[in-house]
Amino acid sequence: AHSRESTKIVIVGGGGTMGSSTALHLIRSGYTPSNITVLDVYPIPSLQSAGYDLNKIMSIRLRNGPDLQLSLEALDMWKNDPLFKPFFHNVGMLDCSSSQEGIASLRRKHQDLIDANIGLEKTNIWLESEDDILAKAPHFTREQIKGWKGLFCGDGGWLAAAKAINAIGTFLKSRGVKFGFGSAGTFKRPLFAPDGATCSGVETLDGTKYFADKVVLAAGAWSSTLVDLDDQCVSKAWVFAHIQLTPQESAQYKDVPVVYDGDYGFFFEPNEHGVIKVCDEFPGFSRFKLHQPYGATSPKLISVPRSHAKHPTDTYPDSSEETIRKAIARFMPRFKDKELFNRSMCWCTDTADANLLICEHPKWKNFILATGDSGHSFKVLPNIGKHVVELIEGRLPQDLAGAWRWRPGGDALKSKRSAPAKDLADMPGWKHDAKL
Ligand code: FSA
Repeated sequence: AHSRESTKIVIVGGGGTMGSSTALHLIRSGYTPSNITVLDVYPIPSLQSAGYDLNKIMSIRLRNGPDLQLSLEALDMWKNDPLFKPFFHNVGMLDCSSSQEGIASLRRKHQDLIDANIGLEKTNIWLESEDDILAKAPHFTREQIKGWKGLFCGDGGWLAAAKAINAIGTFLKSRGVKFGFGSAGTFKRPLFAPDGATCSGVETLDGTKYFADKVVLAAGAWSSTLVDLDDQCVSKAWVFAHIQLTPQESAQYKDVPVVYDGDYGFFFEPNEHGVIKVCDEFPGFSRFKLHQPYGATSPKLISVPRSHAKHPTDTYPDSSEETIRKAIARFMPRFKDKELFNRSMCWCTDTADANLLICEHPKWKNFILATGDSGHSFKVLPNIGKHVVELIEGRLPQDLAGAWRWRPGGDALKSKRSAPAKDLADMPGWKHDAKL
């Protein structure tokens, strides 16, 4: 066995959320920076990572076994770790609904938080009346919130996502981590030792061979296009658009909590330039194609992401324009006629049970997967890499290893969402230039 100082590691997709966190924790655990190689199609923070974004939600969500531990670890680091602290905007997160089922599900969520039995009721507060909601969100009118009930997460708010990954990148560079980008960062295939079963590195598109003791595949929505994951991950796109506020408008929305309504979508306070990101909520869009990832014996149907960074003129479906406008009308009716811009797609990858997929490949020794974000993993940027390092060192705690194991079967197209993803090919209005 190698020591931490001498072990060589290559991280594929190291410019995104899970990969950059892994590189950070390797260094914090005493690995030698020049033995760590970060590969990505784009320089860190990778333009095609889902984490390359103005903002992402921070809140305590309990869907799966590991969620409580992961959320609490992340919260502590966003609040206290000097590297991450500047990027946490602890303005609160208001989960609300006006539909019967929506309210019932929020009540269950609240109860689950109480049942965790660690005092979460102190920061997660049920908002029963209009007055309760207006006290937390004075930018709403009483008229607008008729019939709403809500759950306020005082530990929540938003994370300046791309900036946080960039801060990790700056740290990695300052310590002497090695990088490969463009064709020198684009995964082609794993390399194997003469036994044919022990991974010994990675070859990239330009033909470079990076030899390593361990390879970590943290390529997010691209993971299932690079190696055969046996249909465990289905990659899906979510959409968003920006609106521009005037300085006066912007001032009225400064420090407002993130507002989320599962029937509509969510929005964040404006950034320093008065830009608000608005998202709708829906089960995602797939993009199935015949494709042969490494390890598959023949082409198979895989949902293949289309990088918005590489194809900036791609549009999104007409229905997305409608639902984003609907979310604006719901949350900020006064802005309903504002021009939308930066319409974009953000690719995540769902597993059937919405748990991560963090495990060694069952047939390729030393080839480690760190993927399966299921749309809820940006907030674990500070801490997820710690667990990838535990896995690399063979000491990932049993409960996490169990939840994150290699586990074919189940329905990742639906995952735990309200419906299976619809395919982009069936969505009118989605235009992309085939030549690009
Ligand atoms: O509370 C959260 O962690 C919100 S995740 C944000 C989101 O856009 C989802 O709303 C969407 O359904 C998908 O999972 C991608 O992430």
